[in-house]
Amino acid sequence: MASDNPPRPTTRLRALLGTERLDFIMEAHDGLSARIAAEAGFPAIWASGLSIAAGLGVRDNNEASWTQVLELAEFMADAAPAPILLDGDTGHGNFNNFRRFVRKLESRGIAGVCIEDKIFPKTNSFLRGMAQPLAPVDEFCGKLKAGKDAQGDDDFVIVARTEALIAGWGLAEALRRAEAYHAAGADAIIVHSAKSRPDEVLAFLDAWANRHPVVLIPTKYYTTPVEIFEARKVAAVIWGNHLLRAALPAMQQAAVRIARERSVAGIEEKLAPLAEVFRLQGDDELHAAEARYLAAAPQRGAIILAATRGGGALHPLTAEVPKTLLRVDGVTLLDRLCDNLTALNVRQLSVVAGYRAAAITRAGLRRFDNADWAETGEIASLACAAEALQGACLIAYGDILCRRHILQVLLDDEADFVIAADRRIRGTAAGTAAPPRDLLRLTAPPAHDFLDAETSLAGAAYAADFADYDAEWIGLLQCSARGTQVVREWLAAARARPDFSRLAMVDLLADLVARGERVKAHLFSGDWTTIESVCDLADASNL
Ligand code: SPV
Ligand code: MG
Repeated sequence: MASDNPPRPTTRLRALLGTERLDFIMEAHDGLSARIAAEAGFPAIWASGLSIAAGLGVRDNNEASWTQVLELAEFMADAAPAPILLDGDTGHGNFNNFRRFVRKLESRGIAGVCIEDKIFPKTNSFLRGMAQPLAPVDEFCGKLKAGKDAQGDDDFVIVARTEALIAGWGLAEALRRAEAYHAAGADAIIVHSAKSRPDEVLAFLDAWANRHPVVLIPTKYYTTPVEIFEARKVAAVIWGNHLLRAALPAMQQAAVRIARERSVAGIEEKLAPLAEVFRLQGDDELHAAEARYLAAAPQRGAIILAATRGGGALHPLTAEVPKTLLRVDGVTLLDRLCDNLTALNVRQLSVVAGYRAAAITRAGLRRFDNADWAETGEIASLACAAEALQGACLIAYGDILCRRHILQVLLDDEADFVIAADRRIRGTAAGTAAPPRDLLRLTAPPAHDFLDAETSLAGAAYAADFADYDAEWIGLLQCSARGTQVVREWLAAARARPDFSRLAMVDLLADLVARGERVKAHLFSGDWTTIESVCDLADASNL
């Protein structure tokens, strides 16, 4: 039965070298360049030793270790759909090192390797080529045989490259070596030349008479029309270093210009957009996979109402900053609240600023300004951030300090409206005259004031007659996605009210109850405070 699996990279590379058609193999030196080469349509990639070394900032003299080359080649194989033919230099040692190298290359998905008949550590063929000694033919043949015997996949390709012409040993020696390497099992022969004319390579090809596939690297004799190779049935031409060399002037010019102009503005449009970088990295695939494999993270937001300066008792401290930027133990109220919310996975944070709005600059915090903060109440501020009322959303006062678990309890509750309240209304101790506060009536006030408890809201008001109320609102209202929608609609309708500019959050709470919405209340005992005086600030440190 025919298999549906696409051919393996080894099989594809072997087939490419086995036909009489001339194919072109492009150099690459990392995952990105390999992908670019494959996208351009090259059916195979030459993992060039010269380019890989240059990319790593070292010389083409085996300064990069074989395991470092292996790592890099693996990135290339992963990134490019085209098979990789790795430049294996001299095989990184004797027959034993080479056969181990072959097995490792196979395990990393490399389709083939080319080794050259020089001596470790080699030097690039275009540097002092005539001075480079060649390996004894027998020794090199033993290495080829060991490699062929070691490969697990029959289609893995081993190319033998003779440097006889580079070293100036002449055509006869090149032919003798090519013949011996062919007999030793090499799947193709590279005959390399440093001449700018193709004559010695063509003489080789004519004498060789297409006995076995030949691959050329016409870096120096690049002006030769490829039809001349085609006519001689050359299996493949390797463009040996051209992506690296294309990148160099582009990087050099960009670096010099940016350094000189102390700005990227002049060059930005000439650069690849970031979107292109992300595309080449395959971000689309990850995005699609996230949708498949990641549980959808709930979209949670918070709107922090922080438009006020604070009462006269705080004015010495709020001359320059709004109340929400007062510090407790060195951290502003706003930062502490935002940090806690971020830790609880609330990602879309918004603040409504008013007094000294420009002082609120926290990164990642979306700021809405209520220019009329001095004449308007909390609801007018909330309305300024109406577009942030999306999905589940917490509405919080910006001048409170509370322990994280209070926020956690609210965020974990999926009811449409959830508030935090304290059974012990502040300022009710004997003999204290207290200002009006956000007070709540509960459907079933708990018997104890020291246990956290759940109940529902029966009514709410900004009032001073504590006796009529059961608890104080902590300034936190968590809304589900539906709850947020209800609040948005309520806000839209409230704008028409003559008292709109004076409306407070408790008016919203009271209206929700009046409309028959259940507002769930979690009762706490302490673990929070709001800042109304310099003393409150000092006391807040105890939290
Ligand atoms: C390489 O690309 O590293 C090669 C080809 O070996 S050459 O640089 O022409 O020797
Ligand atoms: Mg090389």
